[in-house]
Amino acid sequence: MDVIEKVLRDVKKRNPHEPEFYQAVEEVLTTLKPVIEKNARYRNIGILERLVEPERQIIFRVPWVDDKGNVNVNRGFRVQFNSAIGPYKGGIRFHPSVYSGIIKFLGFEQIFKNSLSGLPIGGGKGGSDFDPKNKSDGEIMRFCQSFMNELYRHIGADVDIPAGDIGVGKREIGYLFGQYKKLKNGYEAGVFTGKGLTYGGSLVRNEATGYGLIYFVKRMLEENNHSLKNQKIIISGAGNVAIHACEKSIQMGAHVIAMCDSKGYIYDEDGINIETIKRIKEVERKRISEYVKYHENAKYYEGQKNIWNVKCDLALPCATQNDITLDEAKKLVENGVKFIGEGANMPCTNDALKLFLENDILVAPAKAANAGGVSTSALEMSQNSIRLSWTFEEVDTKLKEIMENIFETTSNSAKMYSDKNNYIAGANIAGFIKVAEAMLSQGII
Ligand code: NDP
Ligand code: 2IT
Repeated sequence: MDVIEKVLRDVKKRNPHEPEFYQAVEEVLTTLKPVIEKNARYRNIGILERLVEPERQIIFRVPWVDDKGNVNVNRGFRVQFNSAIGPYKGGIRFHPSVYSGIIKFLGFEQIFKNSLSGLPIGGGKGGSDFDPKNKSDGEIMRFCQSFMNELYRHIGADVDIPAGDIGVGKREIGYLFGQYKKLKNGYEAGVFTGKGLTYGGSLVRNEATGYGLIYFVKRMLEENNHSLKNQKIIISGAGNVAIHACEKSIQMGAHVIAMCDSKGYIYDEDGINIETIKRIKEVERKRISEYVKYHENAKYYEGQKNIWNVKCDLALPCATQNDITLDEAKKLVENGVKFIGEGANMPCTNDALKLFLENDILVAPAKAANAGGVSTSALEMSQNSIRLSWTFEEVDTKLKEIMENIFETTSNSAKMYSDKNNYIAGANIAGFIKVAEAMLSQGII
């Protein structure tokens, strides 16, 4: 049995009932074969065995009182996965589906994504099974404060720097940061990213993941003699990543015709009006079904997954993991999809990805394509360190350069180790090599 098979077998055995974590590890390790076979150095010092085991995992109680005076108890998580190239860095997710397997898959993927960004950040992730939907502002605040009452002792500007993810946006980050500051009695702006602009946040961080995705996809299309202009796009999700991916796609002359939330999707042949989506989702916090009230040609359909029945050239899954399984992938292929851009983390199952590659569909893989968010977080940390703020144009230009560099790195390593269009292998291998070299230099720790 080779080392990859052995590590995969052990991961399954040691992390039972965590299928998402196993899926993420399997996806990475199977693409690393050519590198591991060539490099006895990596095999001899147990790089893979160490890489799949988090450096530290914290699980804690989060008690909070709701508006009716009832006591609620949720579970909080922070997985500090790998600090070979920098302090742990990664978002916090509040969603009822959160458990250790979700946080570990996200933390594991973050290692390679952060490495690809070219910036000095390690991999981590956190979250809670708290459901922010239908909670009052006061309830959200009390929950965030209680969450931070434990988390604060494990994070720090040079230790572990959280940010947002599903269910954690500007509002939640404000409450989390406020409580951290109170507990530490000091203004450590660099301990959190995605902060508001009035207290140390960076311009463009809000837009960065969606914009970065489109900068990456644009480069991928250009490399293959295509452009974004007039491409028919469908986007799953209507949150931070989806909204800004939609906005940038429209700016680039593409035609976004469908978007969804967790309940259903809207189809608008005239092209999605992003201002309406922003108002419904960011200001009113309502369902996407409201959209048809404002656009008479638009239609609403129940069932989020049905969005993948819509015919398109480019599919951008920007909602959550395992959004596109083999069934949805088959529908997309039958309908002639040409490109996939993963805005969410692990939005496609491994057999869905395999089907896309077999059908010569170009896939921009999440670890590379959605790295614009965490990269701009690292730019926020830089600004906090030098106590200066850069303009929108300055940060946007840096983001564009970072995404183009990530594309070059990914594409070069695909050519070197795999097939030139296998950007999935390219991203995994390039992300891995930097971390492996750093681990090699730092001894067995
Ligand atoms: P948001 O909470 O802002 O939005 C999530 C969107 O996805 C919502 O519209 C939500 O619907 C929809 N959705 C549909 N199905 C599900 C489901 N089963 N679980 C959760 N959401 C669902 O999150 P983000 O836009 O920040 O994140 C989206 C994805 O992008 C995630 O995979 C995240 O890990 C990834 N990502 C985020 C980054 C960031 O900077 N925010 C950076 C890199 C990756 P509804 O409105 O009905 O809840
Ligand atoms: O998945 C991700 O990269 C994020 N949620 C953003 C992490 C960050 O630290 O900005």
